[in-house]
Amino acid sequence: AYRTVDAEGVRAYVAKLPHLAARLGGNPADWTIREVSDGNLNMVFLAHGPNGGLCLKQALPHVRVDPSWKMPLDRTFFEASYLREVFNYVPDLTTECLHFDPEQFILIVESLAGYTVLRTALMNGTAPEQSAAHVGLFVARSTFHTSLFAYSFEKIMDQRILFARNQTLTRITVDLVLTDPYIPHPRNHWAETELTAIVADIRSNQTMKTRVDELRLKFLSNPQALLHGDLHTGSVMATQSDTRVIDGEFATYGPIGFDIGLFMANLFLSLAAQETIEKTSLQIRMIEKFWISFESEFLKLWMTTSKNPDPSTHYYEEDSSSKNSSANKKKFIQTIFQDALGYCATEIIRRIIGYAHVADFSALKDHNKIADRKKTVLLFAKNLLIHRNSAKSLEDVFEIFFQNIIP
Ligand code: SR1
Ligand code: MG
Repeated sequence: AYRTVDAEGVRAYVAKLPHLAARLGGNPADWTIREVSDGNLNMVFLAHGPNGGLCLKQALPHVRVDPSWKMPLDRTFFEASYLREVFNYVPDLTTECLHFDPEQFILIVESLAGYTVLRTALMNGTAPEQSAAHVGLFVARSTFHTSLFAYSFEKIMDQRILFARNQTLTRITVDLVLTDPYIPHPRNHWAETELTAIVADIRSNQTMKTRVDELRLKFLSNPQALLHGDLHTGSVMATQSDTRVIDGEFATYGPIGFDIGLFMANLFLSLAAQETIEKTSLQIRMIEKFWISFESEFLKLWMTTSKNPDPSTHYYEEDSSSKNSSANKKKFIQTIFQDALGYCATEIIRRIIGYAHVADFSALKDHNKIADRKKTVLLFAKNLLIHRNSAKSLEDVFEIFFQNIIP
């Protein structure tokens, strides 16, 4: 029967699994086990021995940070399933699923000792710029290879069926990201009263409501590819040269722009939380690198992936007699871009006035400055949501951001 493990439970659990115990090496009694739970949902432990380290994650029957919020345990199953699928395409950009226990809802991957959570690195000013390009590659490869561009509809539909069961966490996204911030809801909160008028304005704006309805509907009804589903800067670990995407428990089929928008949003939030904001800021360069890397890798895969013999997997194929096919590919990428801008806006809004905020702003100690920066990013998100369909490039997006800076 399911039991929640503690550090000693982790020691006993791993000791019984010879292939994993061998990865740690030495004597179980000498392993170092640390609880490092950081996210909102699960328990996480790091185990280290003389040969190496492991990371063990266990689902709790409730939200970790709110035991009164009950929750089924199956999220670890979906994270394991996501890892098993995408590891085929991004082995150097994530971690391998080494073990999944469907009774204890325990997932074990290699430990990323020496890596820093990207959000923390951004707050410290030590974030490797290149990590954004790596995340762009991750999104391009993981989405392309789980879409109809790579495989027959039979295989893709089987995957959709599997991940369509991840309904508890999809419900969290639909509610926390795409619904609650736009209505009065007890889970919403913000400490800065200066934001209240903007929130009221957002909630009463019919165009905003329609835009959010469109994005929610698209999230649920456009299963383009397998998404990570929670790709914020806390779901990325990096060294100066290497980047790993973790925490895929929100995996679901949806529009590719969703993962892109979430990552961009968290870079904009980091930008807004800097002491000084300039057009040359690290976060601006990272957003550019991220998008360019995604776009070029996705197009490259589209152009070079060996053709599946099933013609139903061929979309907008290059035809030397026509210039239209590459125009169609560009149009498709532009739609992903505009979707991404929409989800970027909703992610920013929910991180400022919804249930789960981000730590980035705590680096700014002054209350007025925090309030001004949150206002800036909230107004940016509002305008982005309204104007996303006329934004042609990141330049247009940066212009909207800088127009909303409060001097
Ligand atoms: C109750 S879960 C709240 C948030 O934490 C996760 O990391 C997701 O971002 C979710 O929306
Ligand atoms: Mg997480």
